[in-house]
Amino acid sequence: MRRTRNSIILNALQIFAFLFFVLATSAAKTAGSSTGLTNIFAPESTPAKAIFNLSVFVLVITAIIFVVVFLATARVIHAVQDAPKPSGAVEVTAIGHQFWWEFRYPGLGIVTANELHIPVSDPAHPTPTFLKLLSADTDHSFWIPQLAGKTDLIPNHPNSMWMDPHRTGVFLGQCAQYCGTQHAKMLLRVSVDTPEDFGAWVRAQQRPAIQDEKVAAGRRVFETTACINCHAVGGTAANGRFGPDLTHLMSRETIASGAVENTRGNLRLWIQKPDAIKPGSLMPAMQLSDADLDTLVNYLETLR
Ligand code: HEC
Ligand SMILES: [Cu+2]
Repeated sequence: MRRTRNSIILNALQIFAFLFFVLATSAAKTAGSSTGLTNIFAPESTPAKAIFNLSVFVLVITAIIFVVVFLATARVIHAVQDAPKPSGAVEVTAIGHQFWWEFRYPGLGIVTANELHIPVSDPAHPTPTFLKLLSADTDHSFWIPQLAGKTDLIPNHPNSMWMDPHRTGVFLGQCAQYCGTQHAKMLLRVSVDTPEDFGAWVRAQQRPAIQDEKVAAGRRVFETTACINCHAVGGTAANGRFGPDLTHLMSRETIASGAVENTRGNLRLWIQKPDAIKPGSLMPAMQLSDADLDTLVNYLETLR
């Protein structure tokens, strides 16, 4: 990339020097003439003819410059778009839903939501992330300004993009295409991890859900309520796809696509009354008794 940039600057300087030379010679030659305008290539012709000749000359040169710059640009675009994927590349399918994000890592067997984890990329051994962008309903747009340009997720039209971050940290983004009532609370978090942290995260996500007998009562509430029609928990009867995968719910810092922090109080409020956090969200208020709600949240809190 740096080489391309340098050669573009060099080209521009060459063009500048050439045009400057033509202007300077023409100015020097006309300085002494009585008409004030003389064609440098045919000093004896009339001023009108001189202007015409000069115009044609400039037009031809401009056309040549345009063609050369166009071809050079086309070559770079081609090289960038068809660049081979490095062997360390991570593949993610991002699916936009009203109003949350689903992230699938087909090569790693992971499904998660809203908080994307990717490895930091060392220029010597690049590990970029290639994203396939799909939509489950309407148009959305994937935008993390610090990591990559904005790309839309369009139903029945897979798009793709890639990211190659060189520093670790949490980067925030947002759905950038109006997709309905809660579009503004369709936030994105991308955690760029060191290779060790990313490896540990992958191993934790690949494990099936923890089965803790102490919260069997809460699991029963979960499995006998409509929750399982919309949510999946790996290794249980719950395999709904309409809402976020909850297998490792507690590994996420936020719920409801970054709307609030993932705390016991917020989980309880969310299940009782999602509208209190995200009016118009597509999760219904579940109308549970206080006792059922508490045992259910005890269960959810074990899903690390
Ligand atoms: C009709 C489908 C549906 C049902 C039934 C349903 N949910 Fe949801 N749930 C959703 C959707 C959709 C979201 C995402 C909402 C958003 O972020 O806009 C969600 C989000 C959640 C979240 C936040 C997850 C995250 O990581 O952001 C939790 C926790 C949750 N639901 C738990 C439950 C529990 C527990 C039940 C049963 C008592 C339940 N849901 C029933 C559709 C449903
Ligand atoms: Cu959206």
